[in-house]
Amino acid sequence: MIKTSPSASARLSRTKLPSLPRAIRRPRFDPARLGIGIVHLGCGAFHRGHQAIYTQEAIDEAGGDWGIASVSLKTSEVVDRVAAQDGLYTALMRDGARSDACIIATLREPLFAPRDPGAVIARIAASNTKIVTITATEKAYCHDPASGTLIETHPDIVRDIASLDRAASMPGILVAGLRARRASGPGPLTVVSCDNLPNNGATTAKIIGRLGEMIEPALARWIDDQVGFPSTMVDRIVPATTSSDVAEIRTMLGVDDDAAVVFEPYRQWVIENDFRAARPLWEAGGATIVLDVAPHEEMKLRLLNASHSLIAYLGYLAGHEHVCDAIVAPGFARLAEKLWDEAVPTLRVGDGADMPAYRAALLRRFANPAIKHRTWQIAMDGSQKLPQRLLAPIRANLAAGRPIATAALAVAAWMRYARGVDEKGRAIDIRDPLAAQFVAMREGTPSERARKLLGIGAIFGDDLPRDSRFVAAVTAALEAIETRGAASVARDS
Ligand code: CS2
Repeated sequence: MIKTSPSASARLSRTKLPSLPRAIRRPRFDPARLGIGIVHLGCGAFHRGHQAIYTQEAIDEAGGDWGIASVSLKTSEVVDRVAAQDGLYTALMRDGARSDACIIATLREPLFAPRDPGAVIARIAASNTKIVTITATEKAYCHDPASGTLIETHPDIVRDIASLDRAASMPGILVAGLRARRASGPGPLTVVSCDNLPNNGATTAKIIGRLGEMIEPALARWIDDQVGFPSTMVDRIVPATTSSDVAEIRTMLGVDDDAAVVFEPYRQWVIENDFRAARPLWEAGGATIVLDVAPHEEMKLRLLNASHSLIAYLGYLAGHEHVCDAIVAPGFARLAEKLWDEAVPTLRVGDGADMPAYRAALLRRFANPAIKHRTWQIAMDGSQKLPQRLLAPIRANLAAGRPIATAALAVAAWMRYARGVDEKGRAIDIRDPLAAQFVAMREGTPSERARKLLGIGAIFGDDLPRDSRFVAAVTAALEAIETRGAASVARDS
């Protein structure tokens, strides 16, 4: 549990709660009395701007010991900051000039897995724990993005199999926790993946089941029997917090807060009804529980995330630092619309979805000038994002003989970005687990490079590089970007 930090420092803490300005909203429960019912893997900004808030609203409304043991997997910075503030942080919603601040108090036990793997494993095994939620980013699943299966030779997986008690990968930690839970006997659990993967529940079940099987077949059977993996669609734009955000929040609060998050008003959480044990009343925050999340998930991945990636790559190359700058530059909004025109026929959403309203809202959300979402941040990990955002709808459109030009342009923009130098000759800081492969494919004409990159099976599978329509569309788009530049391609689109 979090210990109260010395009250001398002007830092957000439990003792500071009563003296915060009245306009700052705060929890209706006493954080010191909140028990832990959830383990979260991946204590990043998205978690703090989404599930942690839904959970606070659920407790405010209906009570329950739904405090969160929130775990960082890679760096300790965030959990250390959260711990230094008694688990409290500010959630600042911004919409143009309008803002609303609330203190969030659901993170009751910040943990850094590499420092304390035993505590994380014990928390997953604890009888009060009913749920594990995950926002660890796509690459943390140690899977092949094209096929959705565990990479059994992944160095992190090989290492974790050899010493599961000190597991450090997300699948390793989860399987270690489930093994301990099976041994100690508190029974069923629900694992809720909140990452932007296709069929994120089923994909997680497949990866965790396979790793369990590699460790002990009986464990895999127990997981299959006792653990639910509902799929979810999560949505809220939560960029990395900047130092000017921190300064603004200090002025608002009168105390320091190094764990604050800033986000847009929009939020959505659609969860499949496959809970194996109790859960918070997340509906209090507006979550919806449905029988099949796939149509919602596809709509969000193929509209919001796909256009995000298009804007990120083409926008970065055209010199735009943020999505809100790119979306108002000539041609970008039109390109997003064209991409959505291509994606919509591939969706399964029924009559319930008001597509024109959803699309209009997306354009407004991207243009929110108070949300400084860096194109570079979204451009990260393209190898893990392209398959579900762009390639799945491309496959469906190829099969049906429908247009693919704008999605192919997005893939080409990624290819141009993956070259690692921008249009002014400056190096691009590419963050991607497959970056070493792209770097080796830097040389050659656009068509040679397109061919080489299309040969990366983990991204494109073995079907797309053989599809002449797709290859021709991507190559033509890459040639256009290389010869005319990204800004002019967008403007003339
Ligand atoms: C973005 C997402 O970084 C990215 O790849 O597309 O994080 C996006 O902001 C969220 O999915 C919005 O819900």
